[in-house]
Amino acid sequence: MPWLPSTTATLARFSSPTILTYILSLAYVELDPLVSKADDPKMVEDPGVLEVVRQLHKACTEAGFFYVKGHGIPETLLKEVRDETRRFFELPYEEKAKIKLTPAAGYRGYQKIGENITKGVRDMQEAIDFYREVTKGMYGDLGKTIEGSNQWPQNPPTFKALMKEYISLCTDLARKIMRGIALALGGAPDEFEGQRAGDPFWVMRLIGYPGASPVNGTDVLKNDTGIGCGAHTDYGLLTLLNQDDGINALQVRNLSGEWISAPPVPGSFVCNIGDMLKIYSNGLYESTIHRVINNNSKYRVSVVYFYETNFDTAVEPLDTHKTRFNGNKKFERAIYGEHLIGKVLKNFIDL
Ligand SMILES: O=C(O)CCC(=O)C(=O)O
Repeated sequence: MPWLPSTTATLARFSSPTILTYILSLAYVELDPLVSKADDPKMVEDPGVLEVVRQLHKACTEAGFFYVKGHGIPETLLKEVRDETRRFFELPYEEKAKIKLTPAAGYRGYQKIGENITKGVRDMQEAIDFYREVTKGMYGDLGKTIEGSNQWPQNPPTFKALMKEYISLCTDLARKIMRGIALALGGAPDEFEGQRAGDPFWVMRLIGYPGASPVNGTDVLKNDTGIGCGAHTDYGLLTLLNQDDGINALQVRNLSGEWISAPPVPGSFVCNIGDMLKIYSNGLYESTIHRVINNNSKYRVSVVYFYETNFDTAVEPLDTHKTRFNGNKKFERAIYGEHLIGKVLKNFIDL
């Protein structure tokens, strides 16, 4: 039965009736046993780890979207990263444009409202994109489009150090969750290391969504659709979303095609499966469609960290999952870097 929480303990953790209503839709996984034992050679014998693995498997098969707590990244840091992002977006346009995203900058940097496009429609958001650095020639022709270093703003002055610390913590957390997911898929803990994701690519996207005006939605652009981020799936392995407290804007499409709210739960990340993990699992885990509509009057910030495979990895269903569908592979091979670049080029057709 999809869209029910993994355990009844889940329900007991939240006393607010409002949150209770919503988490009946998305599962909640307490990661602590996995995070603390993820590098222990005996992790597979630990009952606490195995329980987390069971819950991850359930959440990944039922929804592809779930909340995680007990992840080890302090709530104060999650908030500080969002506040720093908000401080940047509050700057005048001329200041923000100093790190403007251009093809010459390897598609890294700031995009004003309406510049990012999802499936041909302008998104009502401003954003900054950061990618793992790609030096010249590192991936040959495959990596050319996003070769370059990140454009870090000088203002706020603490921005770069804070974000680098955050990226490093998210990378480590995602690696640990992927060790749990590897077990959930019946593999060894290091299934997503080495050639697959031992040198993981990452993307971080800081996003600001203007609040809706009381009359007819945000009036920032004439052709405003009211959609902050159009319906899409994520491209890589696993996404860690740190969203503003108190604003309900993220929606996830469930197996019956209904849009389910994924409101913020303080201190948690919303996690979701990307296209590469869908291929590895031969479709057992869904890279679930989601979108953002900020109907709230307040400006909303979200910080999205995407954990990916190695940039040049050819991804195909794991051997243990190839034969699940009557001996036929359901999903074909994809090169992660090609998949990412294809999406990036479609997202910024005006540039
Ligand atoms: O802002 C959010 O809540 C989600 C953003 C998102 O889905 C994305 O950028 O891929």
